[in-house]
Amino acid sequence: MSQAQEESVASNLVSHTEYDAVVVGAGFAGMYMLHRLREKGLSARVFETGEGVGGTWYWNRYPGARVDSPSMQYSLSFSSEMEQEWKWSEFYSPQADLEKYANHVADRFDLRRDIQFGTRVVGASFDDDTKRWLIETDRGDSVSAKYFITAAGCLSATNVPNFKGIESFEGQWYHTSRWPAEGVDLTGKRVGIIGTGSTGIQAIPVLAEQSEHLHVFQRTPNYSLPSNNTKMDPAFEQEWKQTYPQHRQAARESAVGVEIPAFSDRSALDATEEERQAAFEGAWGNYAALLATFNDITTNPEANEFVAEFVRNKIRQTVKNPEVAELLAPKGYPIGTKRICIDSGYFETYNRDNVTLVDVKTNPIEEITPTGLRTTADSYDLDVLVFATGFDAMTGPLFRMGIVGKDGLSLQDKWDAGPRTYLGISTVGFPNMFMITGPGSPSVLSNMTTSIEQHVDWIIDTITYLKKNGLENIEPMAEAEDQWVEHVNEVANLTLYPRANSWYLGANIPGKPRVFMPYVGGVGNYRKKCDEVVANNYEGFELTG
Ligand code: N01
Repeated sequence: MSQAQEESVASNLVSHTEYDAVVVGAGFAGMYMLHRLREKGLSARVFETGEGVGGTWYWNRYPGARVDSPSMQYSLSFSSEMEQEWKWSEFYSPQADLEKYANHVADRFDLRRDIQFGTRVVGASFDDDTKRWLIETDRGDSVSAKYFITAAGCLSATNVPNFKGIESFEGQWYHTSRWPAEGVDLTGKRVGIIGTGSTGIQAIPVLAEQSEHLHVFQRTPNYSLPSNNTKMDPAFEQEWKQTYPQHRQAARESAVGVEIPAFSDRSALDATEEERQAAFEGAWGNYAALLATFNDITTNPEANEFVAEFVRNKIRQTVKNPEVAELLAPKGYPIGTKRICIDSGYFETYNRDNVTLVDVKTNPIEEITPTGLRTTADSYDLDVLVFATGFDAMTGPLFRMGIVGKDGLSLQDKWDAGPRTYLGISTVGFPNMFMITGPGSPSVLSNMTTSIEQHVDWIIDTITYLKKNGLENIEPMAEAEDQWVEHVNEVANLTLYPRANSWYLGANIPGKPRVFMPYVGGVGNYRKKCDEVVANNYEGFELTG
């Protein structure tokens, strides 16, 4: 933090105790929410655990961290001036650029004076008498707010598996999303990494370059495509900036919040082998295009298997050792049902002499030892252990806030069998609480910045409506929530998604209910539904006061 930022934080320790709104999190969602609340003349306080803005891009500083949506689209659209002025240096931005951009947003809109950094919300309860939310932090703040708005991200609650012996490890260990800002010097170090999801796949090539030897402990291989990342092409940037409104509109109406190629109207089963190979080769490097090559890749296991095998063959062509290649080739779940990764030289990394792949599916990790790690087959001496083991996604960040609604009902108890929301933005029993990109909304299946802006705008329009009409409270009705939950499940079951043990289903966290959490019905359709609800006088909500 700069001196100016530190002074701003110091002068902003809570001096008020009553706000119109309290927002949790100062990533893109929390910052844009604050900006819009202020525009409407509402008082707001943002609490942020980190010492700076950026959310995901503040925390995830691991080597190789990079966004997998194109930079021109993974950005905020609400200010056309900012859109025109800001310059992205690469097609897919690295973490440092995104954190810089987040700081620019905070400075440009003078947001820091209403953000309290280094402060975790540890309790938020609805007071049945005053109809206000009481929010408590780990720094002893106790404030009240009419509206309680969560902007804590879907992937912010880290998951470090409960490995036996972890406390005995005499080296250093890090979770990728808590990587030290000053970096870690891995020169001459024997490094082990557990996890080969999007994070592991990005980190592994860089860790291999930096360390003496890298052991990769892989349980489930992932489908990954080369990102073909490049420096930003000035002509491409120019074209986008000249036509930004049209591009943004297309993203808002799209399936996933970024412009993607239209789905083919043909089944993969109707094509010849040559036609399929040509289509897959043409889409190689663009996972959305790959899934759109035929109209049944995401819904028909047979069609999906054609693409899956195409990707496996790419891995077999890249990795020189056939046994290692076979271990890296994903099998047993359809492509696209776990987040497809994009990488920079991931599979090529296994051709290096200083990289060893260890199959911990066949020989699971038994324990972490003082000197490394032991599987059922072997022991490994390590100086540094990296956990790329993901997150308690979507519900984890909300549960960790200790949210309690009407009649003392905690969110955790209410969602004991899985999240239940109306539109992924609200839940019965928790009046005037809004969840930005909550479970039951497109969120993690979409370009986050597109979905964040849609939710924030909807929340602001709703608060404005309530005020204009002299209304105090908004809460969904049980029937509307039941129907929405049913619909979210119904559309997920039309796809192949439920066939993988993914974090979308909570399958990565022992004991978490197996429920498909995000809404797969598409960003454009979802937006229409939210707008219809408003047009029909907040259909499905009870407005009182
Ligand atoms: O986490 P993950 P992530 N023993 O849960 C393994 C976004 N993201 O941080 O699959 C051994 O996907 C686990 O194995 P398995 C993106 O949405 C985006 O990588 O459970 N292994 C898996 O390999 C992404 O999907 C970007 O068998 C264990 C890994 O740890 C999401 O974040 C970049 C284990 C966890 O993979 C999460 O990705 C990075 C155990 N006990 C992330 N427990 C971009 O924008 C877990 N694992 C590019």
